Amino acid sequence: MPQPILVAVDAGVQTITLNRPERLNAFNPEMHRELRAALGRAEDDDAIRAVLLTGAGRGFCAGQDLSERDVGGDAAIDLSVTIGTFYNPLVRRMRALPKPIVCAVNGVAAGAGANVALACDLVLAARSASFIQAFARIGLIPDSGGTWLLPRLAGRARALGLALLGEKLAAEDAERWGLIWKAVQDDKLMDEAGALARALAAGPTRAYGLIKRALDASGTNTLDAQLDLERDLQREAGLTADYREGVAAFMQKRKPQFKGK
Ligand code: LHQ
Repeated sequence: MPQPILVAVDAGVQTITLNRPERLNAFNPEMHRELRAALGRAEDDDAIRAVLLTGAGRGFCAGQDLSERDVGGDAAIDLSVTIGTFYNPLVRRMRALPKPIVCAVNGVAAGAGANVALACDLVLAARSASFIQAFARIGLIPDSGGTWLLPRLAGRARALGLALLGEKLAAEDAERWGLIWKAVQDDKLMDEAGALARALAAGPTRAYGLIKRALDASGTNTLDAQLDLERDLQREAGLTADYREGVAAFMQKRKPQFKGK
């Protein structure tokens, strides 16, 4: 059996490649389990300071593997089990990971595949890639955090348009709409995403984790609560060796050597 994901670690970057290209890297339970385990290793291993997520072949990820859902017959299907067992823990783990996740969207990202990509921290997409909220096409609602993320990234009007119509959004439009960081030339995607991931892996890892926490908390916090949180997290950041190194390097007019501590 081919591996559902490929994992390699180099220069502090854990590269995870979704690897079911014949199904456009659609999720099955094995792929979910292995992806979640790889992210767990990224969290535990101090030598990993950034994650780069991409897909093998011409697609990034086509969401749930529907061939496993085509059960036929009239029996109603309870999808809460799949969501609760696989998708929600995955998105929670990605957002809680105290290290940056770069996503290189190499081709179409549809359904849960689109929202898993958008849940990453820095999303680059090849110009030929696209994002499709394919859910309503098969009678579902956006999951994997889509209903939370889309209105926050794109505003209600665009979120509703994407979710109700399920049309393809080109990478450059996704960039224009603020859904992703950047659309790049196809043949530059992996170089650019790799360089970005390596730069992040050489950065102040603890601060990056705290930045993720603060920005996610802002989704529900009042300004007052957020100011308190910033005070507390800045205290944590200020106690790190990387902060001391950052200031020393600035004063000595040299490049900082962050250790992620
Ligand atoms: C696929 C898939 C796929 C299996 C392409 N499954 N084989 C959560 C919880 C529980 C259940 C339900 O869902 C969810 C969340 C979700 O993700 S729901 C949304 C599921 N995803 C979709 O509805 C997208 C389905 N795929 C498509 O609409 C198209 O494949 C897109 C627009 C992504 C790409 O179109 P094309 O570039 O024209 O490629 P294709 O359709 O020819 O696909 C290539 C092959 O990949 C093909 O197989 P074949 O043997 O004919 O070459 C497809 O059957 C297969 N494939 N997506 N999700």
